[in-house]
Amino acid sequence: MGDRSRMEETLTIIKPDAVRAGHTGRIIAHLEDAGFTVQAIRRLRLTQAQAEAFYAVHRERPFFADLVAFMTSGPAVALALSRENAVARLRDTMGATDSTRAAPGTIRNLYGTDIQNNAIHGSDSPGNAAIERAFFFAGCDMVGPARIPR
Ligand code: 3AN
Repeated sequence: MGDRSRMEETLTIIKPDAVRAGHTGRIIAHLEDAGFTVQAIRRLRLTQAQAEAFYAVHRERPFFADLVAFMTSGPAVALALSRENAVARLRDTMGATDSTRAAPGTIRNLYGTDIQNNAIHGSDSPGNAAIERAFFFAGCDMVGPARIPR
């Protein structure tokens, strides 16, 4: 039985590889089947400046330029999600960063290809979830949870 005191919010992005491959609907269904409530959805193509800002924490990493090029390569779909323990449960549902190492049945195992083309982003902490939700959904009205979480 869900404990409402642990109700939490997070942010996911269905990345351009998965959108291009036509997996948007399947990934949203997977998230709903995993107990997440979809609070808001926005399809967009990130600009260079937006992708650089979103991944600013990685700007010194060798893969930063490739990551920004990939994230701006086509439309992506950002979703605001809620459920109990949403941040940790989304990380479990996504699987490991490298799709080839992601556990069977995870979204990255099912829809990702490698460490860059890994189908989905998920906030890594409640603090970053709040920052990332504001990045895409600042000013958006959201109604309350559509159902009691599991
Ligand atoms: P996660 O998305 O699992 O939280 P992070 O935050 O370490 O992983 O990395 C952010 C994104 O940067 C990843 N989703 C992936 O697309 C990319 N990335 C991470 N490590 C590498 C790497 N070694 N080579 C290429 N891309 C990487």
